[in-house]
Amino acid sequence: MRKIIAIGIFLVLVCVVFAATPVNAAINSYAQPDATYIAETEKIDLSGLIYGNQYGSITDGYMTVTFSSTMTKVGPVPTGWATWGSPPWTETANPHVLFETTDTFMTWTLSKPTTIFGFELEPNVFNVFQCTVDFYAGATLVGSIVRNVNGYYGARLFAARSLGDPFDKVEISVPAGAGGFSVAQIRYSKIVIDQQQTQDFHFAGCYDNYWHGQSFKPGLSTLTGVKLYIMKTGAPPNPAILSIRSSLTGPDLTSIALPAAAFPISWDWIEFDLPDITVIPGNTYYLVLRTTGGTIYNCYIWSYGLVTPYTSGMLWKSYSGGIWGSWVSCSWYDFCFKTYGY
Ligand SMILES: [Ca+2]
Ligand SMILES: [Ca+2]
Repeated sequence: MRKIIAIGIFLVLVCVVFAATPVNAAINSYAQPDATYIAETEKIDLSGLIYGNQYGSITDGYMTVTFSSTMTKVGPVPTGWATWGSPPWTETANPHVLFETTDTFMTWTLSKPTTIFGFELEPNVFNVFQCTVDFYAGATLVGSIVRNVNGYYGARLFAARSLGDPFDKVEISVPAGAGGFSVAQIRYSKIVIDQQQTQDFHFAGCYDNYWHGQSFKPGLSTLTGVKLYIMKTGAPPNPAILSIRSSLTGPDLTSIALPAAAFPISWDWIEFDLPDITVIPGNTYYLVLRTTGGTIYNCYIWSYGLVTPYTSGMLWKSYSGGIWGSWVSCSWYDFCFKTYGY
């Protein structure tokens, strides 16, 4: 009899876990602090804060998070805060934490916009409570994460990646019965949009020896990835390769190949998460898009804007596979692109 009750409770909790999905499609949420999330983010270390002191903000020198009311530093768990979650739901079972026991609502203001923000949270009272974190860009609600979290060894991650504008504020809501809450492992991404051109006028097909380029001047010294406004038509036989070059006919400084399956059949911003490189802000670099094989009916098509909407570079094309002397500049046009870095 007892066992059946225990199984019943377990099933309820399993359902709760799968219900932990973003309410809004403008974010991706992370269910657990997995290797990808850890690699993409920087942690604001709480271990150096003084036990028992109250803090109105925390910082790692790059990002400052300012709280609408103070939080008290304790830990590592169970010192000063009795329980936490444990891996893989949390990074560790014994984090340093910040807590408060009176507020049901708190606003955190971020000193820099960030494309990823997250932290672990546990209610004070030993019971399950529905907790909500809203992620904002200015006054715009980008997305929300709602999770049922158990105050008894049940800390969970509230982490989101923006698919739109970067976050500069989060709002935390817990029920009054939760008796407040504690947070740990506060993380953000340094990566922001650097250069971009989003005006969409017409498009050019990339196939066979038809290569395309776009010059740009980075403003940041680390380039981490690129998005292109691109789609496929027909069935391109081979992957699309995007690279960064400092000269159109020079070597790839970094590159990534995406298979045709990674491209939609209608226009969208597609991410090319390149291996990160160091670049010199203000110098000219080139996005180079190429493939092999295909035809005008089976190719990747990249959108571009008219009347030089991007002023620090221009569109280039080669109909001879990018060989020396084959690149032609089109100063009237600029491909649609966004570069990311920090
Ligand atoms: Ca990258
Ligand atoms: Ca231009």
